[in-house]
Amino acid sequence: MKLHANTIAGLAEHLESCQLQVKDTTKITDDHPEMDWDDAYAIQDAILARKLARGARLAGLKAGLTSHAKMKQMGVTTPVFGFITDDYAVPDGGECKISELIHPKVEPEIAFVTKRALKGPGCNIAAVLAAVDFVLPGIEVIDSRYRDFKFDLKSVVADNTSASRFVVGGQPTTLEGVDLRTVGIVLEKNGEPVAFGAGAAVLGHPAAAIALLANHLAASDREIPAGTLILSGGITEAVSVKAGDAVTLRVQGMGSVGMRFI
Ligand code: 0L1
Ligand code: MG
Repeated sequence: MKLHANTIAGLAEHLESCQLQVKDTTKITDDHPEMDWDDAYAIQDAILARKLARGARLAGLKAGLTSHAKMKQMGVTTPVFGFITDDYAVPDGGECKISELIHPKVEPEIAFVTKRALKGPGCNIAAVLAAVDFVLPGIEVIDSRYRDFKFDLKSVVADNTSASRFVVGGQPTTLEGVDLRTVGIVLEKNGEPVAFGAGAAVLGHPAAAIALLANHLAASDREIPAGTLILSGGITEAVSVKAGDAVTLRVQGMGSVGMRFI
């Protein structure tokens, strides 16, 4: 690690304040170009610790930048990992307040729930499929704290991969007879289809994102516990939303989930 513990704590406070006060910032590597990956994830961990200390609960984990569409949109080549807390959860069909967000975008995702712990290294798609309880449709609302979504990957990791809100719902589905690679999705905004895709857009198979997450956690001797909700990453490019918009994600064989922005 390159940054001092006080700097990590200060950057965590800065980024979380931006989130809570709904204000943007320049990317933190502008002032800390020496920041390395361990520093970036340490800042993210410090943000989580701040939230837990105030009474939030961990609601799950997420993988981001897992599709070529997203990677191309953001000009990057590597997935990133983050967390979601219970105060980020929006009920299916519920409302999300735009006034609490900077410049939100939505991503159509397949959400996984595990029934067994997953531990790397060496975790693979087969191990993930054996450990999955069910999958279900999910929409992630991302809201980078960085001005105009201008960032580099380490700054994004420190900013908890832009996580801000999410909704899961539809029909929880076990994986017998389901090929997540060919499952089709349609994202609608205000009743109009705005993005289409299939599960394979996420690293060839959405379970690959979960395996990468398990292998990432193994590097710090952590695992994905049984019963964890995991967002596997946007299948398409992220879509901007504003007050008055309603979004619905329809996933083949798994029903639909949605939220409204007020
Ligand atoms: O969940 C995601 O794919 C978002 C990753 C962070 C980059 C962004 O804000 O688009
Ligand atoms: Mg996402």
